[in-house]
Amino acid sequence: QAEDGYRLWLRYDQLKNASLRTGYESRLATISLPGNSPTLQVARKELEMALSGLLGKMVRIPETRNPQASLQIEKSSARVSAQELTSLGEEGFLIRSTGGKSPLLITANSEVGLLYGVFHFLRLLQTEQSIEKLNIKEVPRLALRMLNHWDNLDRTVERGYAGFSIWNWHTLPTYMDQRYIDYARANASIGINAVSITNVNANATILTQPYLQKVKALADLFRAYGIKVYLTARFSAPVEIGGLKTADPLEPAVQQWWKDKAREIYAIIPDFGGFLVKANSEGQPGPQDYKRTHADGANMLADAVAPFKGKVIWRAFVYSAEVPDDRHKQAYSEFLPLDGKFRSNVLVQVKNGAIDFMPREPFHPLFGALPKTPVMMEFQITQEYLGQGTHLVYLAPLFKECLESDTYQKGKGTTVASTLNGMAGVSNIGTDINWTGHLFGQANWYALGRLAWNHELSAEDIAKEWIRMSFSTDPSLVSDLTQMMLASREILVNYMNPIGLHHIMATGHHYGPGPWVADLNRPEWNPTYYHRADSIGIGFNRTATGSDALSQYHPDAAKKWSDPATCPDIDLLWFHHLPWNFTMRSGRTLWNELCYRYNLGVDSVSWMQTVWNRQQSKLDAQRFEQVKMLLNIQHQEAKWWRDACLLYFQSFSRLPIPAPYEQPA
Ligand code: GCW
Repeated sequence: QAEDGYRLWLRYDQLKNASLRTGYESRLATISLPGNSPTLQVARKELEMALSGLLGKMVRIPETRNPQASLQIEKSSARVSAQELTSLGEEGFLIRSTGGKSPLLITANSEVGLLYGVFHFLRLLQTEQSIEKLNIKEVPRLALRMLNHWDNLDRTVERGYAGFSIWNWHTLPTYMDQRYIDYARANASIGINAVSITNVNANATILTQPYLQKVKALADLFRAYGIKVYLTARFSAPVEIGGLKTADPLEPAVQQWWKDKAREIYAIIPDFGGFLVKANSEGQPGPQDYKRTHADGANMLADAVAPFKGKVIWRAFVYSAEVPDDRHKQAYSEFLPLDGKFRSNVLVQVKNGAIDFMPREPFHPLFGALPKTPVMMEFQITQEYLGQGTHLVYLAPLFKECLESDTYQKGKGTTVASTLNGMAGVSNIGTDINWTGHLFGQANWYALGRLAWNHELSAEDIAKEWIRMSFSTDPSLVSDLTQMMLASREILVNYMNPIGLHHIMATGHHYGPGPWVADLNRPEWNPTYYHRADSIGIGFNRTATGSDALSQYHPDAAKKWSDPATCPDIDLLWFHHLPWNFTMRSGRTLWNELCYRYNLGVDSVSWMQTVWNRQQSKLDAQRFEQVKMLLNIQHQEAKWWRDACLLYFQSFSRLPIPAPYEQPA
């Protein structure tokens, strides 16, 4: 069988350890999973497929109840107290060894909770954990755990590096690709419960009848997996497909148009999630076109979906050339005055950082700053500014760094995670055989789901789970790959954007270096706007003597950043413009540190190659070769980044590249 990665982390190959297998087999001799609703059928099928694979023998589970079964899977089990059941909420579950005639129990309040429990249980087997004395209680931390696809109706994907969109609008709704099922399984296995399937740079056509019928086919399929469908709403849709002259949110005809549209959608998809909206950002239409606020726009849509319990997710990613001061500040300036002005079914979705999915950004100042507004995190799983589909970068450390940052908004310990009501990841999924282009991109999809479920999981534990499920449980392999994955993000930061540098990628595609670009007509798109290198030094002064973006943070959060002496090295040039001979914590000058970091980045990619290569014998040939080839590209491109950036910055610093590094050719 070709090991092409299609099966993701749900591989279910026969467990190599025979005694473990027989142990599991005896514990799972009989399974009771009564009922045949769509969700229970999905759970049963998954168990049958997984156990048949893992145990290497056909497993079939009847639809009837068997009170004596060794594994009991049942809703609201009488063997668990009412109080304990209540604490599980809608989506939580319990997995428990209860002893007696039916020693293992999976229970939940809902069928989807049971499905989550089944996937969790299967993960225990896949990762070869003991199932002897289980007492697992899992309740998701966030209610909304979402993927955002930036998929266009022509199947191109904005910032997609894994082929075309998996949504085949041509053959939907009649032809249901197997991929849709496997996509839903993968998402359910990590607790994703919402997907918006169209680009935020929206096309109003998706809201027309023929397309809504196609969306319905997906929603009908996803329902069994606990996944709700959302669509992106183009703000000018009433004009474009409704024949109105305006899309002004305060205009009654416009409000009525959206109300009718919502009623039409809910008649087709009764559990439709709602709308995700990008407005007045990067040329997209929005309420400000009519001198109205983001709240006016969001509330109009919110009123339209409210009768059906729908939500509006309004993005805070706004910036414009007209506000040239510091793009960093615009979202905060526009949204802060609107706190408390949104309807209760509106969530504001904020990118992790204030610029744009950089390899490293301080957390966005809006987190914790909108106490009256439910806020969602938007992370980017697709690697727009992080080597796209060719660089191996495990993103859980980036996600965790942001989630654990202290906003101080309600006193010390007000982490970003504690301020959230949901989490979305911009999908990296496409038609590539392995879904994500780079095999290790799968780990980022996986990690987003796991962290949305429980942000307290460590990046290391998530990596280990994923490696064990995707490759093997061999201890040396797990340890090597874990180390490589955990280091990979910092390695990329070193060869791309060290010491707080940012947005110095090439124009448009954002792949490869372009720090010299200075002539774009949108000033805030020019890399020179961000690094500000000159004969004196480098970096963006965002303190009170500069753009003062720092003042948007709580003073206790801003404190450490405000002074170069206390600002962590990793954020230094994000907040300060410093002389080339500034002394770093390492004792090196800033210029020498820059050279050191870029070279370290390149050398570390060689280290990743060594680590990968030494595990060759434990990996299947196809996946081994794929990753090996991509690591070769990554190594070449790390050198490209280093050489381009150092040569360019050297034209300002006029300092030599210190020994032992070679002068770039
Ligand atoms: O990161 C930038 C991307 C755009 C994207 C935009 C956004 C969907 O370069 O491609 O557009 O952000 O998040 O809206």
